Amino acid sequence: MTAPNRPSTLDDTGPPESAAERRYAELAAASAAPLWRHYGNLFSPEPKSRAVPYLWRYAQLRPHAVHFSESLSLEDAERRVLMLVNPGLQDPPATLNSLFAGLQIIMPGESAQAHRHTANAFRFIIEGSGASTTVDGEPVPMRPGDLLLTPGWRWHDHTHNGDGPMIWLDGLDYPLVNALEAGFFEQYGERLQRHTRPAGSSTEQFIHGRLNPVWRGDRGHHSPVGNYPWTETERALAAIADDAEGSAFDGIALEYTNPWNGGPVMPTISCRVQRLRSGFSGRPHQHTANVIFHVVRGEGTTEVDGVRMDWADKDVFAVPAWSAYRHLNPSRSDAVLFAYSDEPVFRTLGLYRSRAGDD
Ligand code: GTQ
Repeated sequence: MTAPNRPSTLDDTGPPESAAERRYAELAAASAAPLWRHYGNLFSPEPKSRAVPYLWRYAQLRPHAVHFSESLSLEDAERRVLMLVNPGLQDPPATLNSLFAGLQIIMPGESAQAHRHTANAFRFIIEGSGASTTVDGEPVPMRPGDLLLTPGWRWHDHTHNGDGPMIWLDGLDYPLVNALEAGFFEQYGERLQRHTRPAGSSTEQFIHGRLNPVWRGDRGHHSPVGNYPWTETERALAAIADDAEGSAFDGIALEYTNPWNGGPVMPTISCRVQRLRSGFSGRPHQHTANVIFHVVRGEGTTEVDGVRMDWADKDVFAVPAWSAYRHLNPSRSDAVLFAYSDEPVFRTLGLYRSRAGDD
């Protein structure tokens, strides 16, 4: 710790400087600063994210994930995750200002040991079969397209008893939690949790979506659902008529909800799935929320502040806060995107703003 009220370092032997500069140096030495020299940076007319729009190609990253699955054991790595680091956010590394995306790989016979952290997390399964996550004693199966939640401070470990590599997208809010200096982390002590609740029970009990089990006491900040299975997501998308209007910005976009209140799945992260029909040409817009997209299937283009990102199957791309963007699907097939954002944070704090680009 530096001592408060350090003596001024000004003396008469230094380089010649103006009386004003000497005064500013004295202020700095007294841990004070002239607001008028900082005003423009601190009160910008509108947000300017340090993050840049960026696309990570799955085909480029997958071989690296496989390489480390062969050369690095899960005894030596807490989690085998390739972090998707935004070129504008390298220290500390993050994908967008408040959000993280990573690609996690686990091989047959392996396990990732039990731990918990205050950061909220989810997994969106990309490929593989036969793995599961245990969350607070409940084994939750993982299949491609499933969305699994591990809300803050829940114990979680991952086990793979199937064949071939299992790869998923991790989404976490640790950049926000750490910025708030609210990060806690704890090891469970044993490698894996004991199974104390029936496999898949939190998913099955809420699966209908409009009939909630009244005996459950876990009406907290988070959705109690362990897994939003792809089979149900696909059914929900298919139930929307082909000529339904949808969102001019996002196409047929559906939000995964917390069954207790209809709100976002976690207080800091909203998750959606969106279908962009063949020929879709989205209206441009911008909003204060940050969004990360994962291509479930298909191909298309997203233009962000004039930067064009041509995405394909399983890619991940990031749209920073307040950048103007639009989605296009000129291909002959529908495209399906999974999207997550920090929109609930902005809404809760009264900081959500949006503007249609052609207004
Ligand atoms: O699987 O628990 O990508 O703790 C980063 C931190 C995944 C996990 C990440 C984690 C995990």
